[in-house]
Amino acid sequence: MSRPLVMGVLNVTPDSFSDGGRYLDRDRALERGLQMLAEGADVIDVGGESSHPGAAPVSEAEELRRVIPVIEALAPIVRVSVDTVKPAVAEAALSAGATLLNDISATLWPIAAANGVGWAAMHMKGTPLTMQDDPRYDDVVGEVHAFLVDRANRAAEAGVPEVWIDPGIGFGKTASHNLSLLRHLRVLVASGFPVLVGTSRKAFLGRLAAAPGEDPAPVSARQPGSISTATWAMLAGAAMVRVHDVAPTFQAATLVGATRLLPDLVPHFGRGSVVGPERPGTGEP
Ligand code: HH2
Repeated sequence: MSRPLVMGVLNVTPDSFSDGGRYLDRDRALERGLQMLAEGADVIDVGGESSHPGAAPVSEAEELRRVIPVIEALAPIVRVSVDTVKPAVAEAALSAGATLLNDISATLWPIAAANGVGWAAMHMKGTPLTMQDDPRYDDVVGEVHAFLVDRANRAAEAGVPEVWIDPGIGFGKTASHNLSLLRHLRVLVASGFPVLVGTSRKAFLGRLAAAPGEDPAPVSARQPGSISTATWAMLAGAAMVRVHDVAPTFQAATLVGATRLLPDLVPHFGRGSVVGPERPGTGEP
């Protein structure tokens, strides 16, 4: 059954905005990676430097120390991507077994081309230090689309065998920029490059979906918004979503895949069913 892919986030950092410090230890990171695999992750995205607004930069040596042992342990078992902007870390991660560069700087495609691996180009306005200081666009969807298609074409021409594009939700964008990009995600999908989207636990969810008296919603309360926006993205054609909460997102991805199998012109019930009748006698609706 064709379904969108699920990329599980594994931040081997002390300061990531939602899970900082939880998986800094190699064994705990490995355990978390295996847990996400068991929950249905298709790719584990290993990162050693946080990119949340204002995050402190990490030295190359420290980033290598964080991510390489984890990639070495996970890569024989599951597909691993590395979330880095440093060429030396990208090269070392590929040598350790990663097969996808998750590149929020959208600059590392020559390394992907030279190594014959996948590359995901993300759009970001500015740098993590300054990107949320009053970001402005005339046409956010048009600008993000033009940037990503230009980078993706360059990568494809350079010989990168697998090129992903990602609108970079929360990277130099206000809540309404993020919503516009989600609403018009089909514009990116129509480019023909597979689209990756990461909304998981991000600040705009905390602002837009806060419970009464709770503005913003704490990171721990953002799972419903994360799953609903991931589902929205998958229904709009995203081929992969990057998430912290793998199990519920895997279920959503499976259901999105199942709805794609239904022939368009057949009524909701009756002859068009592709999943067969519900099991009788379970007492479940
Ligand atoms: N978002 C984050 C990091 N890397 N990569 C892609 N391709 N798309 C994203 O939307 C994206 C990304 C930020 O989330 P997280 O890794 O949880 O936080 P932090 O940067 O604080 O480690």
